[in-house]
Amino acid sequence: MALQENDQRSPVAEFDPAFRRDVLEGLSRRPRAIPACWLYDRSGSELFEAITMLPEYYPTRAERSILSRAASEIAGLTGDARAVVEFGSGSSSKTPILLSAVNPSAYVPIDISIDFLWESAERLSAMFPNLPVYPIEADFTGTLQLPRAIENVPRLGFFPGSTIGNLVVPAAVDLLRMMAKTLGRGSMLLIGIDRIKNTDALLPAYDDAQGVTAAFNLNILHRINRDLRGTVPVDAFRHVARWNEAEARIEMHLMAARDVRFTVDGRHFSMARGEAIHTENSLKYGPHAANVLLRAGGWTPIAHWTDDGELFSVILAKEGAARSDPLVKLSQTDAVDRLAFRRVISVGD
Ligand code: AVI
Repeated sequence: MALQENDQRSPVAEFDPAFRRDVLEGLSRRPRAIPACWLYDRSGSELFEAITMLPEYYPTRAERSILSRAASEIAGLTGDARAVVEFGSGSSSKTPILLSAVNPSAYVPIDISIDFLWESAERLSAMFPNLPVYPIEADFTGTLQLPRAIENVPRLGFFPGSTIGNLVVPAAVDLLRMMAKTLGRGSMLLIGIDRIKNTDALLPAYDDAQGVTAAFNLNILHRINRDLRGTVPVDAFRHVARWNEAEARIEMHLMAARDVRFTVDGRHFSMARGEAIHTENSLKYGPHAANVLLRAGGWTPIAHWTDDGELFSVILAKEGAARSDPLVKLSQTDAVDRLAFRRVISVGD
């Protein structure tokens, strides 16, 4: 059995005081906003998995096809025997493509959801029986301690799915810097980033015909009712996805279709018809902007792949500033300790 137990597994608390704080604060501010991380309870994670299989949701298919096609080139650039560290591994559906190609010495999936983490770690362990797997249950936006067993092994970070797009730019830069610090000198990062494109393709991806994305968004209200003694009339809210051109992002909102009054943990709220709660940003980056983002985050892009439709980017980067630029001087540490991702995610600028 290659799946390794480690002491970083902790019990899961169903009720999270940070959720209460974020919801009460978020509903009290204007515009109202709840950080997107709270979309992912068990049913939110399952609904997101369902989204990735929708005909309208192109990012998963596009990224998978890029990884399959570029696999041997990626392996040539990374070399053998790196430890693959996957940030926010979720169901790890694209991971086998990478692991088959790069012949890793270990696999370290990191995820905040213990259920998904262990299910997918076990599945990958069965697929790659000789590969040591060290799952870490953690919020990858915080400081991380990698397992001792990979202390002296070069690392390849894997951050697929364009999850970086769910952070506003300053938070994305902080996260990339944190990853560089966690992975260390000589590491590489393979990252998936969704591209800017026509709204004819973008909007249906976030407002599908079957209503799965709507259910995913509305699930946060069910979670408030369940976990925070809420009385939110969920049927009075509508899922809204809109393209914010100035910020190059899709935004998800929950809009009140009529005047509503409700309580959350005893606190009273009222919303007028047409008022909305902002629940998620999904930023899109053109190829140049993606490179700039990576450089700001302490990584030098060395290869960039896209799919036939040029919908999505997969970028390989190496840790540190490019040697060719003598003026670059990055501080890897300054930003790292002042992180407040929960607040930054989705709240807008
Ligand atoms: C997880 N993340 C990259 C997804 C996205 O596309 O921004 C979340 C999502 N929200 C609605 N659909 C998918």
